[in-house]
Amino acid sequence: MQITFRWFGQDDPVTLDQIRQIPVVSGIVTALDSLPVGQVWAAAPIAARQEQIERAGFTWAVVESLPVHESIKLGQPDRERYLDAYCRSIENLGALGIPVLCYNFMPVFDWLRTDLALSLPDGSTTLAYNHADLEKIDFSTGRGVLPGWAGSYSNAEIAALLAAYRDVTAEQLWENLAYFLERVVPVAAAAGVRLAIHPDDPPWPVLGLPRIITNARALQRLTRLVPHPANGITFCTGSLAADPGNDLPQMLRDLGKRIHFVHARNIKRTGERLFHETAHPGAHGDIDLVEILKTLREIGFDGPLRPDHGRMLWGEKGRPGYGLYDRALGAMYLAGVWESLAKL
Ligand code: DNO
Repeated sequence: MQITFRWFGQDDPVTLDQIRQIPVVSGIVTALDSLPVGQVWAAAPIAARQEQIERAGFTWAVVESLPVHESIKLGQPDRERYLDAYCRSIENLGALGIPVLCYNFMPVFDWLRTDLALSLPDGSTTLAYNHADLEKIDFSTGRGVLPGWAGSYSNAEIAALLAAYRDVTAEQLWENLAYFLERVVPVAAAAGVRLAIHPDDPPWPVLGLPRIITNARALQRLTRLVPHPANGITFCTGSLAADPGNDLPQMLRDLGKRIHFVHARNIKRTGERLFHETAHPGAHGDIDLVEILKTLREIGFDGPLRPDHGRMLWGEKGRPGYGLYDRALGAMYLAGVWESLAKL
């Protein structure tokens, strides 16, 4: 298992030099975020980013994310152009030896929270989700704001995207995902890149949009759409555990070698579709990360894992969920547990 750390490139207030001082981290998880969705990632900018990462003493372990254009998710005729671009990007990543590609198939929005700075009793702040609050947002009247996404789209753009998805059922989204995988998995396999879909976060429909990568059955179905080892999963504990019906250790055992990347995070469920993120150790939330790591060892997982979101500690300002301190504590905790398990 390789402990990795997400880094958002030059604009990230967290620097590679700081990450280097977390003793257990050897891999970086990053993306060329400044490129518009749908554009080919050319070899030169990938190589430049890789060189920067390697100069700092790391490997570029995972691309997170290469976003999937909405036309592909909607199954629109111009998806062919975007599928070609996606395939070219995969080839360019593979040629430089970048082994894992994390992506998601969530319509319009990626992860959603309703509060980016919920105060915890210890004075730290954390990301929180309240489904009832989310569903009160109405983009057509401009009522409510969507934290984390407020600046990304105008309300009119969101309303147009929501309208485009109005007639897309969950089954159609599955068909569009199958179409995508049939095209990209052979390319990824030939390029030596393992695809790792990220589960939907949270794992249920939101704002009238379907969400399909939500539970054990869905992940099994995903693996069967294109039954090739390169068609795999990012096992995100925090996303999946938001649904108390998901038995995470059992899912790990069932998915086995299709797990190419792990996001380790703890959450506390406080009601129906109501949760917040917590410190990593088990006592703070509902996820037993020791059990998760034990199961990962049992199934022979040897890929990258990263502490996922962290709380904001010690007055740190920065990207919500992606500060330095709590993720560094998480990395140390996860590495400590892993080392102990190896010695038992
Ligand atoms: C949130 C992340 C996600 C993830 C994408 C992958 O913090 O885990 O944004 O990067 O869903 O495509």
